[in-house]
Amino acid sequence: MTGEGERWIDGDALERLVLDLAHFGATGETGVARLVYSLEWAAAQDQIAAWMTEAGLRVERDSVGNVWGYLDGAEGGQPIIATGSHIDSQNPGGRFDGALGVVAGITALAALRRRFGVPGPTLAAVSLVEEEASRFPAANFWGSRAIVGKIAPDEAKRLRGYDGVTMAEAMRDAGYDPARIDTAKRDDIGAFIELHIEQGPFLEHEDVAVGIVERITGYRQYLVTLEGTANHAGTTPMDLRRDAMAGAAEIISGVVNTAHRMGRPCVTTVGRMTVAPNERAVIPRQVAFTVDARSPDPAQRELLLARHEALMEEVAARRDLALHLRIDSDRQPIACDPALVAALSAAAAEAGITAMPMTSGAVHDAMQIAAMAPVAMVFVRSRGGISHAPEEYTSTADAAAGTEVLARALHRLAYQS
Ligand code: HGY
Ligand code: MN
Ligand code: MN
Repeated sequence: MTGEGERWIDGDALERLVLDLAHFGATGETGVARLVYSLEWAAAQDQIAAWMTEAGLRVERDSVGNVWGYLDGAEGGQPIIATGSHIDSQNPGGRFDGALGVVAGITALAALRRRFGVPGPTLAAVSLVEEEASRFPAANFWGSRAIVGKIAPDEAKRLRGYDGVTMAEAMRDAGYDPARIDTAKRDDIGAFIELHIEQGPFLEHEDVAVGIVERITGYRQYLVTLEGTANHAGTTPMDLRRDAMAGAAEIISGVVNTAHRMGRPCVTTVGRMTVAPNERAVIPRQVAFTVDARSPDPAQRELLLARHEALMEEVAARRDLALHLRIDSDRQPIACDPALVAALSAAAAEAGITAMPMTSGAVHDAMQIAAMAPVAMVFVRSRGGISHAPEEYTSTADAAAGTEVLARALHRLAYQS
């Protein structure tokens, strides 16, 4: 429910920015494929920088390409209060994942500047370079990891994208020097609030536009490779096969069923698979697939992962397959900061906007920033609970309600204390 009070955020202006940004990397009617360091990604970051300048913010780019827009405060030397999200997308994803949080941050700071002028501590809106791992399978959170200093020295050279290009090459192509990644690290963030689409069904089920996140899930992403022996599909008896596909099928149904049996909020997904030689009449020699397993409860996450790994080892041993497990991403769940959650709740109440406490089943840049600063998140309702697909949609009214809560929470933090 939304109250009748005066609004600081103009929903139509916010919608225009979302739709304009969606032109960069547009695919099909509503899809967006904006992969980190691509030409369309670079053009989108240029557009963001231009909007920040129009909003009266001071713009800087760091060494990985995160774009920062500052509303400088009267109290220099204080930690900054930042908001924002990522500009890259799934391949293809929709118009809102990440992008909405970026334009909401700029819109909120523009509204605060117009109404209240100079804040106490400096406010910043940031457009982070990468979160989705849609170009580089193990890159997730490239922008936010750079900020907290969690990119390994050789990582840009080691990471290879689905297109065969290394992260270091992609950075250079986009005009960034991989040798300077460490200079993106900061130590001056005092608080970070990320607005994001929910990407799930809970707000819609409860008929509520806005969520306030109290916890963000933990996850582990594996690349599982099974190696057997390629052989003739007609002449090789079943008991003499080393069939990588049969092993994969057993593991895939096993891990999915394990998460299902453990119940909510456990989830496990096998989303990508490659088969060699991938022929109708040949027993596959090698099958590789991803496993993404999540729970916001640390103990439950450990149990889920232990069960998955035990199952993989048992199936591989019984079928005489070589098992190789590569961990591409591994994050513990995090708790949002109670004081920031309270500021968001108070902001929603002040605006007469009903906001529901909730847990995030998606992972977010805020998880990385949590290594150096208190964080919190505002969610807005996703139609049909759909995301990571061109169909993802959030109404302008819901996006504006979430941005209203964000702006008012930032006001509490930067103008009232
Ligand atoms: O996978 C995730 O949760 C994020 O949306 N990339
Ligand atoms: Mn996202
Ligand atoms: Mn995403």
